[in-house]
Amino acid sequence: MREALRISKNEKKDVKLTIDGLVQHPVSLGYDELSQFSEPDQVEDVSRFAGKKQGDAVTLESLLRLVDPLPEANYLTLHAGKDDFHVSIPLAAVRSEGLLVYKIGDQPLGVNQGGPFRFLIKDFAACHSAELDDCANVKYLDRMELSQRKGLDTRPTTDEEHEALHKGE
Ligand SMILES: Nc1nc2c(c(=O)[nH]1)N[C@H]1C(S)=C(S)[C@@H](COP(=O)(O)O)O[C@H]1N2
Ligand SMILES: [Mo]
Repeated sequence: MREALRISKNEKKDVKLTIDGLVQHPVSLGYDELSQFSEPDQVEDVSRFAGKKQGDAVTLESLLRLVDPLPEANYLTLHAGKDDFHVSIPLAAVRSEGLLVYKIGDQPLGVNQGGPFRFLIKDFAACHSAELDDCANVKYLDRMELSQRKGLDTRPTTDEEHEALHKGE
């Protein structure tokens, strides 16, 4: 039992997030790499910005510094393969607002919190009121893609669709 627990925790630490598309240096990062980001790039306790959302993060700025987007990269698309949910937002708008939540204490972010990786906008608007809305806080994130034009966006567009999505959670 104890052995099984240890293995499942380690497996979670091995999961990687890919950042690619219009960038100089595509990367694949996991818990260990993100934990090693320097102090100013780490953001402790995201509940300060977003009431119910929990965990610690690194800034989107620090991730962008690492991959170095090409000048024509205008959009950031957030992909969650797990439930086929995708959001595409203008890079300029989200640049200074975006966080990547990846841990709670010294453990990877649990799936019940949207982990192992969750995108979070510091100052997000109510659902469907703006590009940077709560719906864009993508859970189970596995890939961030930079592109020239707007990419895949499966956010609900009507109140009915939105309600149906939340019912399925
Ligand atoms: N992968 C994934 N991320 C998602 C969703 C989803 O269905 N799948 N729903 C979005 C919507 S519509 C909202 S309002 C928020 C809700 O975040 P919460 O569960 O932390 O309240 O997550 C967003 N992120
Ligand atoms: Mo939403």
